Amino acid sequence: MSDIRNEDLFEVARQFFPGGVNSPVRAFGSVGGTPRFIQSAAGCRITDAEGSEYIDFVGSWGPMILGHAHPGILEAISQALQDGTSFGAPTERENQLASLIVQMMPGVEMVRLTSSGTEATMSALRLARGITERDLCIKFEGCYHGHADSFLVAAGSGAATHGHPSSPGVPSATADLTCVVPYNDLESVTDFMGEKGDQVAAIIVEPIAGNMGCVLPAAGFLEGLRELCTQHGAMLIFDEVMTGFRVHPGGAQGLLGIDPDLTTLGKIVGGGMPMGVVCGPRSAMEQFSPIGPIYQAGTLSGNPLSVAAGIALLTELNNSSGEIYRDLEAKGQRLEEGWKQALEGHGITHCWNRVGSMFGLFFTEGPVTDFAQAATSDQELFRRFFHGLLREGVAIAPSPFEAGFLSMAHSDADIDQSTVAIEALSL
Ligand code: KE4
Repeated sequence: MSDIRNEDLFEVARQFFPGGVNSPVRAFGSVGGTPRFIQSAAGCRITDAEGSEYIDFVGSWGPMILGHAHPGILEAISQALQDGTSFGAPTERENQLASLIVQMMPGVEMVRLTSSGTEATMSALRLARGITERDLCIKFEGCYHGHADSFLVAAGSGAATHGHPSSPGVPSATADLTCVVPYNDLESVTDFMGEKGDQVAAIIVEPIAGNMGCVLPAAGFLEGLRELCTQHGAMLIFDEVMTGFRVHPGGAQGLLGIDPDLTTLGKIVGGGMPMGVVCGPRSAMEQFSPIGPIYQAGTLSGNPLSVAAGIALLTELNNSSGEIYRDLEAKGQRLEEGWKQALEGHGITHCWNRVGSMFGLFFTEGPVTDFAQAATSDQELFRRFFHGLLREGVAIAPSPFEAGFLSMAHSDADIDQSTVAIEALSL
């Protein structure tokens, strides 16, 4: 064990970075305590600076579907590295990645690569606004689409209301263009579209939500959004940054058989390297500069190392002919059964949402179908659960409003070890 301590590293980090982190959720704000400074990761395990090892159910927030430091992905990055790190020019590898995305995602004919999911969703909304020549957009409470101004908007009171900034720095004029509706509340969307549908550029939705814990679309919800967008000439944006290639080789749209007008991707598509994608039918995508009038750009967009990692990962997923997803479903069932049994053994009220290897655990009666219900979770119990698991060598997301992820690297023994860890907790 090293003599470096997470606390010491955190003290130094707080001098350099706001809150000691480069992304807020990492700061343990929801659960308290000291973030673990991760030194290395391999397979389903991460190791912190003190040498403590954890079975990891965060997976870098989604990309690590094959596990950390996957040999094929490391090799692909290493080979690309020999040719340089960035050229600011088109590369053959980008053609390869685009071909894979088009092959795997049902409604996609053309793509634009970015360096993050935020850039992808921001660009998708601009594209929708440019094409429709409309300004309003509808998002859903509890869905997160990155930190572009238009999406940092909280729900007003009531069902479907114009938003107000959920962060200083977001102009009210911008927030006012975003209408926030409870997830799965199709009636409110229908009412709003009936009133202002001719002003709505886009409805953006996580088709399976992962940013309020994991919350599934109610039967007919996404189909209803599809019909409303078609009826009113708005564009349906599926934000699949988390679900893309996670729940199905074709993402949630492939799993559920619903065709959005635009799709955003991230996380898995970059194989753990910086990457986002905005994609869709050629007719829409060709409105992007340089052939169309709608501007979108990025110095490191299509970065050769990220693209090489993405090609390696998507190739593995695509070549498995669904076997990986069947294996992940079996792992998800084992985890769900084990954790449910362990929590029932503690007499703890909880409910669980899961799609394949993406899951959400809520310390509330349930069902949880929107953010208001997710927010009834016992957050103090979650804090005890989180830290208890950490002490037992199991790392879950440091927030009750995040999804958890399994990977192909989680063996049955690893899953069962996490169940035993829960059984050992004194909650
Ligand atoms: P990035 O800009 O963080 O690459 O992607 C933003 C984003 C967009 N859309 C969805 C559905 C997302 O889940 C995300 C980012 N997800 C969070 C975790 N829930 C990233 C973790 C973080 O913010 O550090």
